[in-house]
Amino acid sequence: MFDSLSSKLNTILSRLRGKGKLSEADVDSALREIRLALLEADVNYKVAKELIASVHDRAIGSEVLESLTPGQQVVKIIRDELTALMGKERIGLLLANKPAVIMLVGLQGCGKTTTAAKLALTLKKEGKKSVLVAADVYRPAAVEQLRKLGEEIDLPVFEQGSSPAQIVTGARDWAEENLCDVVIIDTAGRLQIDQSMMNELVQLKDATSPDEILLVADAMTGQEAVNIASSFHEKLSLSGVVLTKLDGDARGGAALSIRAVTGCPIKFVGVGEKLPEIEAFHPKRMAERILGMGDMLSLIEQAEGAIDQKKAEEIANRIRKDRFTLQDFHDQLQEMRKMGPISQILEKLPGGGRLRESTNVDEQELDRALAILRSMTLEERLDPSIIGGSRKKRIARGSGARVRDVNSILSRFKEAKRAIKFMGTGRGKSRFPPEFLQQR
Ligand SMILES: Nc1nc2c(ncn2[C@@H]2O[C@H](COP(=O)(O)OP(=O)(O)O)[C@@H](O)[C@H]2O)c(=O)[nH]1
Ligand SMILES: [Mg+2]
Repeated sequence: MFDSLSSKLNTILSRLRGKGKLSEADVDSALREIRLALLEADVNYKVAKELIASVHDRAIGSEVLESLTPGQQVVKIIRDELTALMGKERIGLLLANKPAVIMLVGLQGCGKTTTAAKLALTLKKEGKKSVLVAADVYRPAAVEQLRKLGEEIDLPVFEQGSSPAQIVTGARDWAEENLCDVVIIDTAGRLQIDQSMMNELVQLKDATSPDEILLVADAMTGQEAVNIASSFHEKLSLSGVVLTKLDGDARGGAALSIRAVTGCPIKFVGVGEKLPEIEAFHPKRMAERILGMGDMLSLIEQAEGAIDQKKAEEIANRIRKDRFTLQDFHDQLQEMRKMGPISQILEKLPGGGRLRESTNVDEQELDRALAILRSMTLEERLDPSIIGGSRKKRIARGSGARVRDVNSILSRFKEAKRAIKFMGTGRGKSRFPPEFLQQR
């Protein structure tokens, strides 16, 4: 989804994140690139401009630039502003009436009929029974298509009546008698917006007072989808948008601009031709997806909350100078344990599910290691070479471990240190090497 935009943003942002210090000029040049990437993704130029301006305002403060993680802070600001652009919180369907009426409108080929069935299936999973209404009477194939989809999900399709207005009122009565929770109206579209289509839709709206009037729009059409949304909204006062075909090579412009330009929230997105391929739209999740970071940002937040930045910096400095000691090891392990269960941390990393399976982290093992390190004196932690047999025994006793365990910590520390040396030291923020976690 939005691959090109995503990979461009990712490149720009990882460059930002990789820098230890950021100047205003760094931020500005990144923002210029981001603006270009947004425009290339067909984001409305005004929307892009305003987004960049608000990121700029928030990012160019001493609080951000002089923090220990300026790059990450800027990424967070961008995530927040993208989220705000798409409406901040998710707005789901508001179905107050019984039966509730959902009317789908849009141009021909945008995915109305498919979306009608997708929504019916989604509601069915929530225990709500829908009837699909074939109000697109101009193309016999359209009725047939809906009938087939209804069969596929085992839900009724209502098609009796000689005009669209008659069909929809008949359908609502039928739904009431047959205890359906939701009436989903599939209306006729045209290739372009025209007066007679709008008139008919207004008529259907008046006849059914829908709980939801959703515009179905093809995300591949970019700004055109935004213009279409504006026209429909003006005439029908839409309650929301379903953006379809996000699985194709839609560039992201429609998703990012439609809410900001029209004020209509995106409620669902279509991500494939098959009926289960519809997703609830969450602005924040979408922003993170566009930034290509899984739940990376919440992980950053978690880490920032837990880790004492100054201490992390000190440790990083010592690693750089190859003076990484068991004391640092101890501190880092302790900071890390504050973040919560390792499995949860791994889950939040991109590809985290796989990572968690392949990384055999034993939480108890970590706690045991921490206990052993705590039983050492500061002197021992700073210079492990002084730890001989009797000291090992004392440490083991103090931590409820065996001498074997103490030995294992010491030898892993040696390996880790070697690994650090081997990895080179350019990075400001090396965490301790994953080898330590993986071994038993
Ligand atoms: N890839 C993809 N195709 C979709 C999606 N939604 C609809 N389509 C396809 O778009 C075409 C038009 O859909 P249809 O529901 O008939 O549009 P309508 O004319 O607005 O009723 C069909 O081939 C659908 O399978 C989607 O989210 N992703
Ligand atoms: Mg149709």
